[in-house]
Order: sequence, then structure tokens, then C-alpha cells
Amino acid sequence: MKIEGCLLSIAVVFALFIGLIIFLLSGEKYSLKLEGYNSPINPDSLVVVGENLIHNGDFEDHDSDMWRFAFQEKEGKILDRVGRNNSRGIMLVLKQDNGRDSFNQSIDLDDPPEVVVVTAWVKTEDLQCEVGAHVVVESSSQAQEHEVRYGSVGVVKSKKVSGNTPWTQLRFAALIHPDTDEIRVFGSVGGGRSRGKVFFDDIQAFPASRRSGPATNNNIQNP
Ligand SMILES: [Ca+2]
Repeated sequence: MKIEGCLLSIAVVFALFIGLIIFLLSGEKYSLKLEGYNSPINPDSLVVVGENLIHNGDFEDHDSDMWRFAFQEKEGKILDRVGRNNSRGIMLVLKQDNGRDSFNQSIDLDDPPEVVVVTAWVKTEDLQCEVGAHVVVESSSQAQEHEVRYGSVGVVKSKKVSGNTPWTQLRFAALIHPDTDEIRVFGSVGGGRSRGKVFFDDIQAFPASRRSGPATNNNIQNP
């Protein structure tokens, strides 16, 4: 009986070991497969193929609740006269040691575009933090093979802004994995010890293609 128990234990440990090896190998396969979906690509020479995907990106619609706050909700607000040209915009306030703050909008994609081009305006006031303020496009997939990676099939970030920076346009493009069924566009700030204020306004995201040829509408609006 003792020997049988011992053999059973060895068999269980062996099975777990094999399982671990398979998991590690498959993880490597997925990360290789997703290579290229985690860094921005040049937004120039892309062809815009559809309408702006973001709702209330200028924050002028008081009734819209498309934007969701994450992390420290109380520190982020949509307010009059904090946006560009004294319009309505979004303000995130970081106090020392508060860490980070962000807001986001989810967009369902039935037919994912090859690329999404994002433009957003950001301003910072005395923003002191390691990471700075930036815009992020996170793609997720419910496809079975991606669930081992929490559904994330790409995270692409804009350049970062900090200090005292007047209204600046961030513009970048994210390659979208064909299995993507949802993207989330984040305005985000902070990480580590952080303080200061960040303002966002006029956030847009356009489906685009890398194909060449005659464009029907290749002008990205620049509000
Ligand atoms: Ca505005």
C-alpha cells in the first residue's frame, strides 16, 4: 500500500511537470504570435477606412456616460472649462503617493480593422512622476487560445508627457490583432510617487489600413 501511494505521488508530480512544460511552451508560442501588437507603428501613410470609434471624445455631451474611471475614481472628473479653448474636458489630479489614475472607453469590434489611429490632446500642470501622462490602446480577445493571457492581445502606448506642458497632440497607431473583439482606449497618468494635474480633450480613434492605393478619406480630423 505504501509503495502504491509512493508511485501515485510520483505519477502526479510527473503529470504536473509535463503540464508545466506544455504551459510554458504554449505561452512562448502565443507571445511569439502576438509580436508586433505591443508597440506603436507610424501613423503616416495609413488609409482611414471608417468613422471615429470614440463617443464623446470632446467631453461636451453632459449626458454621455461612455467614459469609465479606473483606479482612483474620486481624483478624476469631467469638468467645464478644463478642456481645450476653455471647453469641457477631463482632469486627473495626483497627490503625492497616490500612484496612478486613468479613465477609459470600451469599443466592441465585430470586424476589427487592421490598424487603429489615435489622436488625443493632453496638457500637464506641474506633473512630477516617473511615468507621465499618456494614451493607451489595449486590445482583448475572447478567442479560446488567448484566454490563457487574460484575453489581452496587444497594449500600445503613446509617448509620455510630464512637467508643465501646454496642450499637445498625441498621435499614434496600434496594429490590431485579427482576433480582437474589443479595444479599450485609456487616458492614463502616474506610477510610483506622483503628483500634479493632467488634462485630456478631443480623443479620437479611427479604423485604418496599411494598404496602398486610392484613398477615399485619408484625412484624420484634427479638431
Ligand atoms: Ca472639449
